[in-house]
Amino acid sequence: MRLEELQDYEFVTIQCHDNPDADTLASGFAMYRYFQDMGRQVRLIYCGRNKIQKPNLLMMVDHLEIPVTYIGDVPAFLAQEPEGRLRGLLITVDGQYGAGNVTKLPAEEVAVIDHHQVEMTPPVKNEINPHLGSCSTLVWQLLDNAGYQIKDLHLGTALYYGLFTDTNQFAEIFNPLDMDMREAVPCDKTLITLFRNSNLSLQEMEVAGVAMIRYIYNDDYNYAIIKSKPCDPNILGLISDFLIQVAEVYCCVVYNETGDGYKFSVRSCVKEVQANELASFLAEGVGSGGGHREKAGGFISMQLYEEAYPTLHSEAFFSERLNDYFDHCQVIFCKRV
Ligand SMILES: [Mn+2]
Repeated sequence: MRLEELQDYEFVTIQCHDNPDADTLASGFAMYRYFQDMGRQVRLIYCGRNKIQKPNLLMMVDHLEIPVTYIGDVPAFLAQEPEGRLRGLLITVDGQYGAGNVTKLPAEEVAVIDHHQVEMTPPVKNEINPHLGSCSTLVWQLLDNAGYQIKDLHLGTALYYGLFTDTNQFAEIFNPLDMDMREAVPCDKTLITLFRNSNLSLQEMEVAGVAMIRYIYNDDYNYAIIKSKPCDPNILGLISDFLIQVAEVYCCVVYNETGDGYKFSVRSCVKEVQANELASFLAEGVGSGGGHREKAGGFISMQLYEEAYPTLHSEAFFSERLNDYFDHCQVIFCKRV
């Protein structure tokens, strides 16, 4: 798809995925600027249950002046539109229209720009490239193909940071196009350093610190479990990233209670336990879990949990599930042929 194919509409809405990350914000920002420069009436939005609260993202929006608006009340938002659907073109960035992490908004015409595997039947107008490290790279390529040069330092810095965060600080950058983008855009490295070092608030540091005082450790299977006070899922990830670095801990689960269930984060540093498999095992029948080999996470629904385990407290649940996992999983080592 070429951006020139998206020129037919006077009104353009760019939608980031719910619980936005730096990549979707940067991609949306770039599309916003493009359509603004084309003289369109454009707006940049995101929906979902939560407003952005991660410090690095708040700083990104603030310092780079990203004009993004949170739509907390979708029915009210749609009620302002003619016929209860968005006027003109809706573009989802870094997420696919109708996918689980993109609140579905009815619109006159829809386009998708994304770098994940195809999840839904995409609309006719789409650019989906799962081989790229970030959607920021994809947007940069589309802009480049349209002859749109990125000279603005704020926009360049946003795209650079989008790629930086989506590729584990460039450690997982494989596609030459990602490297090209990294070299090509103007970037304020001072701001990147600032964002990179703004992962949690003082209050969250305290939550993490308190959580780490109490743990369950199983020395037969070398796993650890920590229950944290309510906090952002990202903080669960930070605590488990820390916990997995303990020499005696081969895999770990860090969780907390949210209003309607348990959110958990899983880490593993041994090949016998894949974090994504363990996450899906833990949530089996009561929620869902998944992710990558070393890092994963999931959610357990309180309603399903209480139906299945009416008297079991959560620490016991996680310990028992982990013991089950180790007792019943057979590890088969195969010789390479
Ligand atoms: Mn992304």
